[in-house]
Amino acid sequence: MISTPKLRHSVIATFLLLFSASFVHADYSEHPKAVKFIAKMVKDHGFDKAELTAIFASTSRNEKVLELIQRPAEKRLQWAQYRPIFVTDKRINAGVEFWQENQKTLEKAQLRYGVPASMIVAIIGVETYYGRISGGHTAISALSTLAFDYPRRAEFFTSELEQFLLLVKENSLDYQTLEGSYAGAFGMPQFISSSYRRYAIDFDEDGEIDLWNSVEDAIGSVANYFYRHGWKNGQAVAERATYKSSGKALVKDSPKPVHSYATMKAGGIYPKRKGNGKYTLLKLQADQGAEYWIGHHNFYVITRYNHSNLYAMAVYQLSQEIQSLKRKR
Ligand SMILES: [Ca+2]
Repeated sequence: MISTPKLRHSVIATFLLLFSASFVHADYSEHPKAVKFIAKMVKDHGFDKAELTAIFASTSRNEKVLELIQRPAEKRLQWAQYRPIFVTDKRINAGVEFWQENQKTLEKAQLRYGVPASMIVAIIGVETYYGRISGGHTAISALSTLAFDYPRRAEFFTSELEQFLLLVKENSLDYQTLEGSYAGAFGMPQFISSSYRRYAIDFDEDGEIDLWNSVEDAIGSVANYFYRHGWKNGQAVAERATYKSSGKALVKDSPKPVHSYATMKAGGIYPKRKGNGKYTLLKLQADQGAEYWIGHHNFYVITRYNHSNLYAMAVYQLSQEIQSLKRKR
């Protein structure tokens, strides 16, 4: 049967079609953007062309990554839905345990960088549930997909892919085994590649920076990140504002503190906690209706980790809950 000319022709045609389809989509080695990227890496950083081509020949487009990047929780959800994901009894309890297990390292980080242990614990708690969940996506696959097949943020992710390959080279890591989030963030504190190269530190002093396996390096790196982004030791983060209708005009989407005390007062809002004298007013949609919060400079610093008011508020509230439970124990 298979030898009839017509059928044979169609089998060959199907094979050719499948072959060419897989040739186009199977890997990134001949994707025009990848070819351009490889040339740049060779020229700017002295990478080996054949080696890089081989890396992209074993890397293919990841549909799941493209799906997830378009609907992050921070954009989809309101505070009423976002808070219960992160500020839970389970995560608070696990935070106290993480604090107790790493007490010495956290104290050392707090002393050196002036960042409270509760804040470091809360960041690692929100990012990866204290190192338990760290993404499950192959880093090279996620970053290549976003760099080459996600035009909206191609520039950012192409730069992160560049930083990733430099990171791998500098630290003699194996790019094939490194995992991270769908958005190309890695390790216990979920640093993106550029942050890893800029802010990650070797806090256990074993000669390597390892945010995947060293909890000490993760803790020190989070503290250093906050320090380098201007965290002010001892200053307030946020406080609940009593709603005044005249204060409504002061509400900002931006976490950047811009209002003076006089402006806040004129709007009927009276900050009580000590910050650096600049404030923002945020409106969050909670179950019981709108909540108004005064954001201080340190609140803005948390948003340098993830540019979202919801994220920063979840981290702040989790840190407060963990701290108060720890004091009781
Ligand atoms: Ca280390």
